[in-house]
Amino acid sequence: MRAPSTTALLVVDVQNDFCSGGALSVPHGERVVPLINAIQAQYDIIVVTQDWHPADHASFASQHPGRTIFDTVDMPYGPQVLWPDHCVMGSHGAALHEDLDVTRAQLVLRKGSHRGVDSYSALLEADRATRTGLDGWLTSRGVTEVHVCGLATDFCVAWTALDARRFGIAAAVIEEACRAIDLEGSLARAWSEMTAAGVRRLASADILAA
Ligand code: VGL
Ligand code: ZN
Repeated sequence: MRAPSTTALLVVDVQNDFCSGGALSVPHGERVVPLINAIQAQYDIIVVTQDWHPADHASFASQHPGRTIFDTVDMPYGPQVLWPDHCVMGSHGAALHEDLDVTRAQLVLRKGSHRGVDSYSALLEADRATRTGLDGWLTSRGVTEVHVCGLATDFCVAWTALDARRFGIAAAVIEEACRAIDLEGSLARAWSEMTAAGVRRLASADILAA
């Protein structure tokens, strides 16, 4: 199925730190790469995102003395999970996986660069108010639907798909082209929220079928 030119593929955070051996490795994260490379051929509009944090980012447990990784703390904008230091701007961990094909990506969007605010979503930061600008980029190109893939299903993929719905953009997640962190039921919760918001599940076979 060749996607219409009003549908964009969003490739979320396929970075070394989310792959095996990385600082915040998603189990088998790198296995999404060949499938994402294959499905890109079906899309005219491709956006690649990178989690891109300063070294003292507020989502890092290292910035919260007495707290440990995967604790939740209260930030001015709400609860925040504390992560190992990851995707520090300019580091090898923040680089895209070397086998990810980005030849046809028109936009590489970096997010999470404000020290005090996280941004799982490629559209809205965790304060739920600051826009990355991707909504405008998509709508000014006539995009009315996004297909989301990458890492991690239950965080950056889910938040991106949910925010697309908030901006009135149709959204689907290509399930086999994602992998999850699955922290205390976060994957099941993400899917129930996505289903309730009208985010569809797509099988890669449907996309790859001629
Ligand atoms: C992500 C946790 C922290 C993700 C990014 O890409 O899903 N998860 N930062
Ligand atoms: Zn992050």
